[in-house]
Amino acid sequence: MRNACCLLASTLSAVSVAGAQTTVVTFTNGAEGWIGPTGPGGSTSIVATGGNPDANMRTVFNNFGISFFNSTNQAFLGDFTTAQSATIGIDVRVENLSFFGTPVSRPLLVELRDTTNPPAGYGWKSVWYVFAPLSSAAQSSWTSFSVTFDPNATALPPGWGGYGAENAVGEPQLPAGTTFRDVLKGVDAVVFTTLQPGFFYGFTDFTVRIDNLRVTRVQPNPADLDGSGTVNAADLSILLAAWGECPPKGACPADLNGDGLVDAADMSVLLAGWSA
Ligand SMILES: [Ca+2]
Ligand SMILES: [Ca+2]
Ligand SMILES: [Ca+2]
Repeated sequence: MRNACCLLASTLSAVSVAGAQTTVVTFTNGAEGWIGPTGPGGSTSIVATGGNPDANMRTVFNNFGISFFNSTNQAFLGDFTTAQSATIGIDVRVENLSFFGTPVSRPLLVELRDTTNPPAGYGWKSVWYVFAPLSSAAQSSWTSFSVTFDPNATALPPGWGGYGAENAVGEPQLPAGTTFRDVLKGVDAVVFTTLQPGFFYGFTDFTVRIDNLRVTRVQPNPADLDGSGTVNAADLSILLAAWGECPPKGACPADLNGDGLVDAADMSVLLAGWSA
């Protein structure tokens, strides 16, 4: 234990951050899977300047709402439940948002869709989060929005809604028996949209730019032995309590390198993941 003490002292300054993967679509490398509104209502294109910074996606469109859709860029898709926390964000600038010439606001939300085995009468089930009302007054300059959530939550976190069924008064909700986590387990499409489920909108003129569409997934740290989200003295004391042989191999959470012993090597792994 004397060695453990000295190792602790010498390693505490070497703080590393728990595993987090972040992907940012800056549009400098093209759309990277993101598709904006197209069709008779207008057009969407990537423009090289005027973003936050530089390249950005700009849409000029007249419709009930606009949606930016991705079902191919895997960084935003798939199983979120392997992460202990996830963050999705977008930067937006509104040049024009009006209804027959009068400025109006429309909600901006992110919707995570599970299109596998959709409920009868629906194209998908989803969970969605409203960032803020969009308007030319509120986002005349670039504005960042993001939401951080626990993908393993079963109940809808505050601010989130569900889609795929209706309650008794016709409001959208998740189908009975489907949890937030169930949707996050298999996300097939991610959409940034002004179309909030359960609401109807008139034809609206949109001139909107988006940039820095981003997703971060924070993987659980195996050294977080008590599952608190941080690696600190509480985890160290769990490791020390498990010190010694750990048969059978792989059965002890504190055996971080899986060699059948809880010893200084595991403590070194834990300290490398120290959250401070
Ligand atoms: Ca950019
Ligand atoms: Ca912990
Ligand atoms: Ca070990």
